Amino acid sequence: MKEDLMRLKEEAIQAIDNLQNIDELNSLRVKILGKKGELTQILRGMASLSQEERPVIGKMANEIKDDLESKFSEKMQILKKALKEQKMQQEFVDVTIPTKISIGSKHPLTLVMDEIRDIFIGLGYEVVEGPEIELDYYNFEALNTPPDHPARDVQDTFYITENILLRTQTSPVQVRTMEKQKPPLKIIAPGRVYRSDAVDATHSPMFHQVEGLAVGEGFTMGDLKGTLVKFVQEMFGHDRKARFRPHFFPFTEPSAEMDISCIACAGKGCRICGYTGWLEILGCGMVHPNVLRNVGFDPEKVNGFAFGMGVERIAMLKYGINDLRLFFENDVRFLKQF
Ligand code: 2NL
Repeated sequence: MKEDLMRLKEEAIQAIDNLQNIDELNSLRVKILGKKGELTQILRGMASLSQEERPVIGKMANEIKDDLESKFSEKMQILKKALKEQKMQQEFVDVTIPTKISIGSKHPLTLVMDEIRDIFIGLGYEVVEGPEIELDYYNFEALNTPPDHPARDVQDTFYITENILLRTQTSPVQVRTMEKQKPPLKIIAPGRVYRSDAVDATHSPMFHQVEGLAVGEGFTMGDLKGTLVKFVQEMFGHDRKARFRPHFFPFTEPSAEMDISCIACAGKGCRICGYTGWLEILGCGMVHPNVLRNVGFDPEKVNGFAFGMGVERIAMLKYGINDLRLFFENDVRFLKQF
């Protein structure tokens, strides 16, 4: 029996040393020291021992039991500590790692649009907005653009039905405003416009426009020029020169295009301005009497001037961007520069 107990002790110690798992350690403890465990099993044999042997074996069994108990709890402590260590490793969060939070920025077109708005608000203009899906009437007819005009070609305009289309300019908003508001009025109409163009570096089927309109008594070409020169100097710098070239628009008469001295070479001539020293910036003119008549105004009593500009073009010139597509691809490497 003595040998049995010694063997039990040796084997148990060996097994405890080899175990690496808390559950297995618990099972082993039950298997050896439990009520129906191996130690109890051996002690059953006590009955057949002599009177002298019994206390000796009993004492030995108790010592072995105590030894093993402390061995078990010692090992348990070690395994629990290891488990805790492992958890700490797994759940470790390094709060000292530097975090880089990217802060969003406004789209360059929004920046330019806001700037245009602010300049005209400063000149006493009111901002008006309207539908992108328009009636043919507001987009063309009211603006003195006859049915056979090239701008009305289905090749250039997105028609939804025969008389409903995607607006090709923001002037319909101004026509709608004139129908509701009596002169004097000074308004700008910013927004999206659509033309059936193939995408390339300078064309997009959707782009942005800001149009402006002033109607009242006794406006002259001088008012138009003064307003627009003030605008481009606010936008592109006070040393910018401006010139007006005669042009044609169905909705204005006379009509003109405005150029500014090149922002890259200041008029000397370079690649950006095509060696002319000038950059075309917008179209403008005195509101055609037919347009005034169409909204119920008397062209003998009131007149006005109007202008229209492409926001993408202004933004490209202002920021030196050479490809319109960059505005619509939303590549953050492009966007975060503004
Ligand atoms: C251009 C030219 C222009 C207008 C737009 C306008 C609006 C009304 C009456 C008369 Cl309600 N005219 N708008 C006038 C002249 C030119 O835009 O090249 N835009 C990008």
